[in-house]
Amino acid sequence: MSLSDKDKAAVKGLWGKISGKADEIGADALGRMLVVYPMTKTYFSHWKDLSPGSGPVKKHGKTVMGGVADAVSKIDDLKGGLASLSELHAFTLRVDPANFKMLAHCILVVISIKFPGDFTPEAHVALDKFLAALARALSEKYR
Ligand code: HNI
Repeated sequence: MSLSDKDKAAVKGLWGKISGKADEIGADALGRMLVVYPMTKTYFSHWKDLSPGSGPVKKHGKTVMGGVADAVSKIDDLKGGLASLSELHAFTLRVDPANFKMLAHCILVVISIKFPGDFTPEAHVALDKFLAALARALSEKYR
């Protein structure tokens, strides 16, 4: 399920509208992931407070969305563009790649809540495909 040129244009168009709120989106999505999929908390046990809106959740939400912004700019070659981030998650952080889909889902949900007008069915399908491709690219170095 690769992204068509139309999907890529839709992702870039949507991103242009929402990127100003990326930090907020990231914090909300990460906070939700930790609540909805509590097993994801094991990777962040070194944080003092893992609850939604906490300092570390906000800070790391911003970091993650920096990664998403980078991925939007590398949409034509996600595997190559995200190779070093994939290596970091695979070998250093040892994050189970199943978790990428959980965060991707939370990002999708948060964007739909915060931008109901921009979240058309076309934008929805394009963003869903993009986040799935991002999760696949991050999983690439595990094999
Ligand atoms: Ni992830 C660090 C991007 C999913 C656990 N992560 C990062 C960094 C970026 C990043 C960028 C900082 C790298 C650096 O320091 O050079 N992570 C992303 C992206 C996704 C993602 C774009 C998917 C959309 N990461 C996940 C998931 C988990 C995860 C699903 C675990 C459930 N990431 C981590 C951990 C760190 C991390 C743990 C180190 C953070 C810290 O504070 O120790």
